This record gives sequence, C-alpha cells and structure tokens, in this order.
Amino acid sequence: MAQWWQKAVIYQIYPKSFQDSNGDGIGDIPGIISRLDYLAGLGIDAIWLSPVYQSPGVDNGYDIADYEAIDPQYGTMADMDELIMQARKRGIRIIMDLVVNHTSDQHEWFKQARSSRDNPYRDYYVWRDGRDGNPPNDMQSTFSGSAWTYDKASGQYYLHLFAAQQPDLNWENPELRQAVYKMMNFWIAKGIGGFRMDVIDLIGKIPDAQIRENGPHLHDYLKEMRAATIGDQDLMTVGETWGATPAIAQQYSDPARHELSMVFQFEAMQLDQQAGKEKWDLMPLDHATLKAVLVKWQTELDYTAGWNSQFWNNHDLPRIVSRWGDDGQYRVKSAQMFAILLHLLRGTPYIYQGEEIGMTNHHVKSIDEVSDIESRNMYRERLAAGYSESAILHSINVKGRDNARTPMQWTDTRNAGFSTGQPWLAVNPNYKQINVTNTLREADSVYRTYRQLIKLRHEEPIITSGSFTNITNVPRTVMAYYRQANQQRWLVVANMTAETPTIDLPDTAKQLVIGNEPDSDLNLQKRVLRPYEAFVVEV
Ligand code: TEU
Ligand code: CA
Repeated sequence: MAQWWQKAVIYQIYPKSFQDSNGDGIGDIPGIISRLDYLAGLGIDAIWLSPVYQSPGVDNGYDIADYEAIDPQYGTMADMDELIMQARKRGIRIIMDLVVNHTSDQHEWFKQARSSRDNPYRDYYVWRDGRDGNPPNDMQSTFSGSAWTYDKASGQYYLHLFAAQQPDLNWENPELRQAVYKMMNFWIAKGIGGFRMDVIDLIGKIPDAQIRENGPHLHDYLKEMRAATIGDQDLMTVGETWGATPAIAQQYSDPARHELSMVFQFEAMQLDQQAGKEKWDLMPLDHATLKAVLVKWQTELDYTAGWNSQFWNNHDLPRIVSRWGDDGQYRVKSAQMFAILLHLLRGTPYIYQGEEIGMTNHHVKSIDEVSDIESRNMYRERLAAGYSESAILHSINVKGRDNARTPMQWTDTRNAGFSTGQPWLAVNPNYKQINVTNTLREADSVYRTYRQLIKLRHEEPIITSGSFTNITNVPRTVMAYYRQANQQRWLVVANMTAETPTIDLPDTAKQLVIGNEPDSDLNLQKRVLRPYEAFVVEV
C-alpha cells in the first residue's frame, strides 16, 4: 500500500514572496491563507512552508531566533494555527521547514553560549581554540570565507557552515538533541503534516576531521529523532541531503530503518557547473548526462524499500524554464515538457511557487538589485580575487537564488497583485504577460499541464508504483522511458531541446494520456518530435 506522501504532489511556498496581505511589501501568513483556494484548485496535497519562525532575516528565515514563535513580519501564532486549519479543510497538509543544523546568532541558546565558557549552553554550539591567531582549520562557509568566526569576549572560535550569523549546533550534545525533539513535538501537536529538514546531512559533522556531510553518527541521530518525535504517526519527512548517493538515500528512506520518508538529492542540479568548482563556475548542460543521472536515481534506488523526491526548482535554484528550457519563444512548451518528464518519474514531485505558471529568472544589472546573502558575499569575495564585475553578475543572473525569490505573479496589475506596497524584492517585469490570472484564462497553459499531472497522479497508481525502464535507442537530447504496472504500460517521451530529432520505437500507441501538443501524432515510427514536445501514451 502506497503512503499518502507517495501519491502526493507537494507545493513549496517561500512566504516572503508569495502574497502580502497588509501592504508592507512582505508576503505573510494571512496572504497564504487567502490563496489556499487557488492551491486547492491546482490540486496539491501538501505545502512545504519555508521558515516563518522568528528570525533577524539574515538568510530570510533560515537563521532562526525562536523556533516556537512566528516572526511578526509573517503574522502571529494565531495566524499559523489558522493556516494549518484552513489548509486541512481543503485536504492540504502543512510541512514545516526544520532548520536545526544551525540557529541564528540571536537565538537565546547562542546568546547564553557566547556569554561565557562555562555557561550550560556553551556546548550547544561548536567552539574551538584558534591556531596561533588563525582559525582552528580551513573549513569554508557555503556563503564564502572561513567557517570559523572568532568570538572576542570568550576568546574562542565558533563554527558556522553558512553565514557568521548562523552558528552551527553541536549535535554531539544529547541535551541539545532533546531540546530539538521537544520543539518538533510542539509543532507536531499543532497538527502539521511533517517536516522538511534543512541540510540535515550536516548534523553529523566532525569539525576536527573537516567532515561535513554524512558524519559517522548521522543515521543514529535520525533514528533517535524519529523515535522521540514522529514515531509511527502518519507524517512525512524529507531531508535536504546534498551529499546523498542512491545507496545513502536508500538508508535514509528505507521504512525498516525508521529515519526519513525521502530526501532531496541534488546530483542533477549540479550538472551545469564545472567539476570540483562552485556553482558560479558555469558550464553548459549536457543532456545525455542529465538523462544518465535521472535514470541512475530511478534504477539504483529500490523504490519498494525506499523513496525519493523529484524537483526542478526550489528557493535556492534558478528557474528551470530559464535554466535548461527556453524562457522566450518556447517558454510554455519547455515548461510543460519539464513538468511531464519529471512528474512521470518515480518519487514524490515538488512544485516551487510560480513554476506552475512558468515563471522565469529575473535579470539584474547591478549588485544593488541583489538581496541574497550568498550572492552578495560571493560578489565581494570574487571582486577581491580579481574577477570582473560583469563575469560575477553573469553568474548571479544565471545561478543566483533571487531568481526564484521574486514575488509571485498573480495579476497584470501593480506589483503583480503581490502587494499594494513596495515589494521587498523587485517583481519580474514580465508579470504583465506571465501571471496567474492570464494563465487561468488560457486553454493551453503551463498551469493546465500541472493540474492535469496532479490529477493523473491521484487517479493512476501506475505513476506512483509502476516500474521504470529507460529506453536507450533514442537521440541523446530525448529522454524516453516506460512505466509499467500489471498489464498496463505507459511510454513517456520528452524532447529536451528546440531541435526536432526523430524517434523510432516499436510500440503502438493505444491512447494519449497527456502531452503538450494537443494534436499529438500517435505514430511512434520514424516520428519527428517538435521543439520541447513531451507526451505520455498508453502502449
Ligand atoms: O540550503 C543548503 C545549501 O547548501 C544551500 O546554501 C546551497 O548550497 C545553495 O543555496 C545553492 O545555491 C539550505 C536552504 O535551502 C538555504 O536556503 C539556506 O540558505 C541554507 O540551507 C542554510 O540554512
Ligand atoms: Ca505583509
């Protein structure tokens, strides 16, 4: 029997940019509540809500100062309770973002910890002596520079794998672990649907050995966490694990191991960066490699004893239609193609806000237009290292996280209907054309494809449980595969480029299940594909 989260489609909301209700230019919880009917119309089963906890906002909420309070810019705890209830009424569960690799430096624990070396909270964080006035070792922060910051008052360095304002928690401390579980139970008692666990594969870090991901006690911590919180309750968890291989993902998600429901893994998301370098060091995508990675995760993970997620976008990634599709002439076609290709794979699909209407990257001309701490730190670091400003801005335009964070485009009126005030981050000027209102009027739209895919997933068990077989004798820029369950067999074909390659398959199509060319020619022999064409046929 499939679990609810295996049959589900999950929609990610980045609250700061979804819907503002009070004109301060910042999205908020009442704004989300006002859009629940839209989400119910799309058909999604759950919302992954990026952090709404109290936070100074150095990393837009991924720096938490109080896990059991709502940040006033997003509303109140009463608003949060209302959101959980209103969503439940519509059959939608709320998945909370659990950020427990680190806190904000404004969290009470850290304030206590830094106050003196013998404070009981000192050991909640990772403190080390320096080496002759230098950091303890060479560990680097994901947001540039050393992962160690010197605390003058107490004379030691603390670890932060992200910004200096995001000190890492010390998971080796059992009291810290219990404090986290207690906080998780506070949220579970509110009736949430589960947790998305931020950079969870870092909690087993061994700083002295410079081990970040996949530390030796990681899986023990996850088992302990599960037993102390969710237990056998019907909640889902998804861990963000940049360092997962299919074998490691199997460990996390094997139900018999009692760890997580599934993970986010990012192998495909790193294919357009130079090997061994940073995401800013760009490289064109090789479609054959993308295909190979997707196939690897379909075949090397055993979906009968484990699970995976599927996504093209999130709040850290550029928009897929701009990244690997075509956000000009073929915007709608390429967005639909990526949707069909992904939603027919095994694993639970995630949709990031705006993906369902084909929102695109947002181009900036100057660093002054950039808000994200990751991009801003990198800009400073690379400028100092001698990179040209135009090269840095080019990387930011291609890969920067603000691309995904521009306000949701609801209407063609002022600020795209996101806010009556000045939005915290500029609205993409293409909102006059790309917005929800327009989309709902169109007969053929990205939105319709997503809605149809969600409906299909709910109605056709073959999508959740059918086997996967890759088809190899197709052109390199085409991905084609079979899904099969009992006597039923589906063929999925996706042309990933604007070219018009020919496929020649032995099958006879019985009927079209879904496609992005409504008049799709069902012949599969010596069949010329149209630009970004994708279809599913029963064979
Ligand atoms: O992201 C983890 C992470 O490693 C990212 O910083 C990633 O490397 C980068 O964004 C790729 O561009 C999670 C959250 O999703 C992210 O928003 C947070 O900034 C980060 O953790 C720290 O909490
Ligand atoms: Ca607001």
